[in-house]
Amino acid sequence: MFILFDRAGCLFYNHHMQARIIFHVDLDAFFASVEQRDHPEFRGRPLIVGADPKDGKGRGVVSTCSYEARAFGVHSAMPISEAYRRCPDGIYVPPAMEKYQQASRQVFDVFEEFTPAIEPISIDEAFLDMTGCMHFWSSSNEAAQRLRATIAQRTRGLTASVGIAPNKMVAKIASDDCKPDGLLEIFPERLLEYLHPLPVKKLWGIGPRTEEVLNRMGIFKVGDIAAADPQRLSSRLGIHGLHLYELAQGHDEREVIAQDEVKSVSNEETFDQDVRDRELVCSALLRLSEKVSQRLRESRLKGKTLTLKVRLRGFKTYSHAFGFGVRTNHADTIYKKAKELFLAHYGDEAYIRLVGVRLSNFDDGYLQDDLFQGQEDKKAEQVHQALDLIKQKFGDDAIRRAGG
Ligand code: TTP
Ligand code: MG
Repeated sequence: MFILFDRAGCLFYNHHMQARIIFHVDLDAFFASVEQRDHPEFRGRPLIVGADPKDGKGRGVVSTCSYEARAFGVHSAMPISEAYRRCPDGIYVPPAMEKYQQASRQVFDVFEEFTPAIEPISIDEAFLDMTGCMHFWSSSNEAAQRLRATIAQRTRGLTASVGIAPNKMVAKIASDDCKPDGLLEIFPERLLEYLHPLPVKKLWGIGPRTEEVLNRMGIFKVGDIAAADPQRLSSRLGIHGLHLYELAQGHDEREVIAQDEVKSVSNEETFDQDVRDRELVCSALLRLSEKVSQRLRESRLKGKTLTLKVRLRGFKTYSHAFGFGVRTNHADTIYKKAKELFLAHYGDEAYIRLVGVRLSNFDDGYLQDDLFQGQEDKKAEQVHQALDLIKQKFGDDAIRRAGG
């Protein structure tokens, strides 16, 4: 009892002196919501985005589904055949990644209007540290409502759920808790009241195995961990046990790590249907190499490391990296190597679902490299820049490189 009082006192102190204001923002049923936005006839219906169910014989998995479909027990990563069994009258659509990426970019642009401290977690999810930006707002609640409204406006109707808390873990738990289209703020002085009745698996780092160990110790709720003897926890779970003990006290000091520096430039393409035709894959690699090259040149960047990403049927995903001797942003160089990597690793038998091309390892910028650049390189670059200009003026289709 005394410990609890002591902890509460400490949190109260934090609230006035240094409590952080962390937002966890996550779009609701992201891919499915984009489809419902673009197809009014899908709204209010169970909609499943993922592999073709082929009347229940389809292979592959569910990417995500609308909340209407979740009522049938369908969820992300479920085999599509199982989804079809549970929800045969649902609407099934293949993913259209470009559309989702565009919506994602719009959302992340909105984040930047609210704070520079943004930690992207996935295509539809980020932590925002709002602590230093609160003088713009009368309350964190007001800021979050405006954030949600701006996202809806810019994306033409997508909804985001926002959890607000003094730390990342609780902000994430709160946003999950208020989905869909929700906002939940956990004030520092109510943090333990909120956290302690939750099942242990809500804490970060508790998977099914740890949950089982805890349950066998008679520990089921977060409050049980907080009240447990830390030595007993560490004897069963080692250092991990002590870490959980801290989290259960509401202590999570992890910072929001802003990604303000471009670390890599990448593009990927998902095929409408899994493909075995290696020429088709190579022509996608050519398009991707050109896109990456163009974006690198726009940002005046060159990379030393090429990574080819390949996702096979069934979602197994592989990365193959190659280090160039010197930094580059030339489409031809990137394409040649990406193609070589692909052909070296995948035969005709592989069903390819997605390929991606990424350039990273920019080191210390672009300009310095120019000093060492040969005349030939310069010429090639001028040609590339001219091509970019034409594309900007007349669209991507104005120039198509011949495959090869
Ligand atoms: P999530 O945010 O996990 O899910 P969601 O936005 O669809 O639903 P929720 O309201 O619960 O947040 O993932 C974001 C997108 O990532 C999701 O719309 C589709 C994609 N995704 C997959 O393709 N496969 C997966 O297994 C998961 C979990 C997500
Ligand atoms: Mg989401």
